[in-house]
Amino acid sequence: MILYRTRQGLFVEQDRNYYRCDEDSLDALVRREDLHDYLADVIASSEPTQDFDVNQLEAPIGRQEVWAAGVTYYRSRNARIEESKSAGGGDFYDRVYSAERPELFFKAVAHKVAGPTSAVKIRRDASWSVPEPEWALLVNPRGAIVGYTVGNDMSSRDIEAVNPLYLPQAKVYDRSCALGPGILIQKEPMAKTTAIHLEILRSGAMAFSGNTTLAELKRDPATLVEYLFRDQTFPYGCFLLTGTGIVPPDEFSLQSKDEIRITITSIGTLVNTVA
Ligand code: DO4
Ligand code: MG
Repeated sequence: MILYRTRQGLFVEQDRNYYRCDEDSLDALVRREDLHDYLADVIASSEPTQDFDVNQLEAPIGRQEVWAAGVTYYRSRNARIEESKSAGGGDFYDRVYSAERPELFFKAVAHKVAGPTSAVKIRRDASWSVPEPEWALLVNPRGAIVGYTVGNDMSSRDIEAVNPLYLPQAKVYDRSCALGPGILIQKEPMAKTTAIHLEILRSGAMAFSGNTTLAELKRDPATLVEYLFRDQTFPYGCFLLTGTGIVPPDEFSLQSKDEIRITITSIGTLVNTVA
């Protein structure tokens, strides 16, 4: 089942049929203990609707904070070791890749998040910007993973490269995060064979494409969540981006009007242009 948030309310989709959800607050849904069963019941007890309009999609987020894990894929570790060399990055990134404690950082709240029909941004003081296609977990207030969506952890690599302490500036700014198109709600964990695919189109032509799978993710999602919830409460739950395993080559930087397409099997494709 995929849960979508639109300007006309919430819809749940199964087998290409869309059902209107009588609850119109995503926050209320995320707080439910029986989210999956509740949505299954919406499908079982109502008729499909034609009212769902893909052009009305909004980011599937309410009052949840968005957090992110970093250096959880070998590709990200390597890229960051390289980019931080001239700043004396040393073995910083290798140490966090291998450490028991993961890197977790605050990324966004709803007003900084782009949805499927809005644009992401690159910082005006950045010269080297990339998307980071990431598998995003939806976690309820009790710390249970209840859904999955596609995330983009937009990053200013030149700013982070100067000094890792600039990470919040490299990572957190208006529309530096995208989520969507909907949230896959399922009780069982997603398969490790699940593919993540990134395409960046410039003037309609492929400027970069890359792939990874969840098998490359070094950390266990439940352990990331456990660290995030240590001494921290999330009354409306939260999203947790799980890190990037796809990094474009160093000479690549995003430009205005580029189209970023991130596909995760079973969830869908999140498409954003760059403002
Ligand atoms: O350590 C910096 C951030 C890493 C990150 O965002 C990632 O690996 O996805
Ligand atoms: Mg990232």
